[in-house]
Amino acid sequence: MKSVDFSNIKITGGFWKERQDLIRNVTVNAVYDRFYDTGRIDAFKFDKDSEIKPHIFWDSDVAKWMEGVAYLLVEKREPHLEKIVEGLIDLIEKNQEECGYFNIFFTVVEPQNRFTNRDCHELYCAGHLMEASVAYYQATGKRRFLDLMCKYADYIEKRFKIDRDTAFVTPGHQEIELALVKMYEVTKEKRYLELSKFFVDERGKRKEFRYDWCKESYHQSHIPVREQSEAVGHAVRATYLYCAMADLALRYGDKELKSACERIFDDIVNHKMYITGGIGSSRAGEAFTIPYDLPNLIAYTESCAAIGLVLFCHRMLLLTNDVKYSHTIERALYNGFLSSFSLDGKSFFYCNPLEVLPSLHKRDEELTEKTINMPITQRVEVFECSCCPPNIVRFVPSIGNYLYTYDQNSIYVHQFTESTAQIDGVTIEQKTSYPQSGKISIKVTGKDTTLYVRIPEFIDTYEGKTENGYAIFNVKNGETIELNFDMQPRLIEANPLVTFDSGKVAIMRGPVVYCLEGVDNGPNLRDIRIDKNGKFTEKIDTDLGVLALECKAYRRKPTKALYAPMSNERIEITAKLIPYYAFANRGESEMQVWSLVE
Ligand code: FUB
Ligand code: ZN
Repeated sequence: MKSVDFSNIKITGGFWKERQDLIRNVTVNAVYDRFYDTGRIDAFKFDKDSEIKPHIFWDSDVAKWMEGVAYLLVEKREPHLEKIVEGLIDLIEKNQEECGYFNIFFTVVEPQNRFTNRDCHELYCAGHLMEASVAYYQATGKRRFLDLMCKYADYIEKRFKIDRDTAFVTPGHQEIELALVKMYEVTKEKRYLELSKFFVDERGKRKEFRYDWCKESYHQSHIPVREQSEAVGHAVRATYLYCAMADLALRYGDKELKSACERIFDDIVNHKMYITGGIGSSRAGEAFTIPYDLPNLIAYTESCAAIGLVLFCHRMLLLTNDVKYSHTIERALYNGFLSSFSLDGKSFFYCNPLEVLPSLHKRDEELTEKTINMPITQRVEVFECSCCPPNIVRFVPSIGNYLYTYDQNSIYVHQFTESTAQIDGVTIEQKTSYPQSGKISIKVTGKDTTLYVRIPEFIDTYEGKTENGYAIFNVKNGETIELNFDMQPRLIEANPLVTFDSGKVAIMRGPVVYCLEGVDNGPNLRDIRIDKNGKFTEKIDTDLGVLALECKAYRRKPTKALYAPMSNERIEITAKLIPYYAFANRGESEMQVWSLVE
């Protein structure tokens, strides 16, 4: 199966075009401004006298932003952004050491400690800079940045793989492994692929430096990667590692790596993933925990982890062509990822909880002056640890990557969005307002083609020829096929072992998870019981610009008694639900995805 790079796809309208325009017109500038204010941009000047001390992974924050700019340039040149990136490359060139080494913190603050502390993100930063340099080269044809990063990769290879004189062997935060695969793809320099394989193969083979607050599993270093079957530890580190494992499995035909990835994926989606596609439920270690441990109020579910899951699934799709990976991509895209930025494109969530109770934050603040252990209730413009906003900037412009795969005879359609794609001599034009509507028309021009169209996970029965979860069409040159998926809202329940969701339902319409917000339904959402017959009315919410749902629901009667004999008396109400991704755009409010049902 071959991938179709987003540069061959133009998103022409609809849901994702709106988001891509938002990133281009607002978010990319908003993130830059906040990075500028906080000193991240000037840090590239390597000013040892600056009052602002650079953080160990500021390089990576800015690199992800540069990568995002590169992706935006693919469709349309943006001179002001290109000028900023060129300025940053000037500084990288100026401050890179003769040997190839480049890192802000370990040059300005602790030059004596290079490659001594596994947990200080040097190789993680290097990886993000490499990814940015590949993207910028591909977007502009300019090689300077890529050449600088090749020099750095050569130096890393020398120190880690040839001389082996560093204090640790594998990165504390994975990222460089997948970046080196990209470096190999663009330069065809096999050493980069081999260096990636070296880092993946060596992980878990020895005890490396370890903080006393965490175990080796935090870095997925508890056992060699080929023996791993469970998703463990820090979720972003994990997904970036799994991406590299899948990349290498594909390029080396490595069956052991492939099986490990398959086992780990199954563990994630069967035990450790929220209905939103969010992963990494625990604040402690920003990590995966035990199966079915999916609390809603304190869900950690970092935005970067949702992105990491999509990146991993995409590689698994290329490796296996199994439809389940595209299902999970869709789940994360429309929910756990999309909630990460505001509808105005200026602010961000790091954690994406499935329930918000502002009163608990207030309670904590009274006692401690700050909220402990609970995600923030409103998106903010920048974080002290601001890895997520630039990840969003690089992710949305490249969303076309997830739409298609192809082989000699067939084209696979995985995601639905209004777009025109050039694939192997064929033009594919999708017209749709998905996910608002389930109607999709797909026109094929160029030559006769067999189309395999993914039947979404929420479709129970499909009339027509199917194979392994895809609807099959033999399409003649110039022909258009029509699909119409049923988008009827549905009540979903969780596995009984997810105790947090016991007796509750979530509402999904198509791939979109819905939620209740206090601003629509008043306080104390936990008392609302959704009518079990699940009849919904659809209404456009013009304020939010989303499709809202209304349904019959019940509340108990208010009472003064703290405790009283059980009563079956109910007040009937109309509950309003909005897409989960749109929550927290109208001020602070209660929110919940899982509600009681009656
Ligand atoms: O450590 C770098 C990034 O910051 C991680 O990927 C995030 O989880 C956050 O810890
Ligand atoms: Zn993040």
